[in-house]
Amino acid sequence: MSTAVVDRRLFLAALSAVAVPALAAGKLKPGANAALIVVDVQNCFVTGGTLPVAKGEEVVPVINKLSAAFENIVVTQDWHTAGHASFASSYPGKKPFESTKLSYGNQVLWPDHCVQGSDDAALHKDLKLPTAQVIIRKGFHKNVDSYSAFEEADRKTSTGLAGYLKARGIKTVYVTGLATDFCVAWTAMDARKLGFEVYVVEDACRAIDLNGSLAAAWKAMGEKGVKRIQSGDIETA
Ligand code: VGL
Ligand code: ZN
Repeated sequence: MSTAVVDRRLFLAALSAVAVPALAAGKLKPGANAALIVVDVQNCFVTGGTLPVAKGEEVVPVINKLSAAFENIVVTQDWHTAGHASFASSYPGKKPFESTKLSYGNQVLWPDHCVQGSDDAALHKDLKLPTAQVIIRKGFHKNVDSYSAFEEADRKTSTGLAGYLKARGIKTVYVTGLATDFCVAWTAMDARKLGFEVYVVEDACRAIDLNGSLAAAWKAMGEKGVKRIQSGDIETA
């Protein structure tokens, strides 16, 4: 065997000695073609808001920390008109958390929440994402809800987010925020449908869990190839 071959083997062995522990740790390192999507971390969805998600505020420090690992950050805001079609108060005799049929299908009816320009619709004050590049507002058509950051509930109207991400060469998205079983899940599943690699960071999300919706959402996301991870799986250094 020539010394060149032996040298090459020693070189490869030395490389793997370095590479293997890093791989074993299994940390994900989001690159220039990855984006963090921060869904609806607004006053309405935390304690004291109009549609509070239990412990919703606990996602804030987790997301702030994660943000250091991302070159690209997208923030969303639920941004409804007054008298929105997703509000129970728009239908005489209906109560929040009941459902109704709208032109595009079943609609859960919510308390009035995230009305455009209100303090309730503002981003949580402790969310610190100075490097975020775009804010997508959704649910601003009075007769159509939009859980997904990509496509409204009529399944026809685009928010433009897919075009924005694709134009910028983004291939992978990491979804965080509120609520796991509604806006996070719909955003993650639409991202899969649009061809992105998708991670949902479970401990950077909190759920509403209405009639088993959380388990159903994880099942549906899994079937669509969404990967469920924890914030500790991402290298934040
Ligand atoms: C959401 C219900 C109604 C969410 C928004 O952000 O998950 N849920 N509007
Ligand atoms: Zn809403």
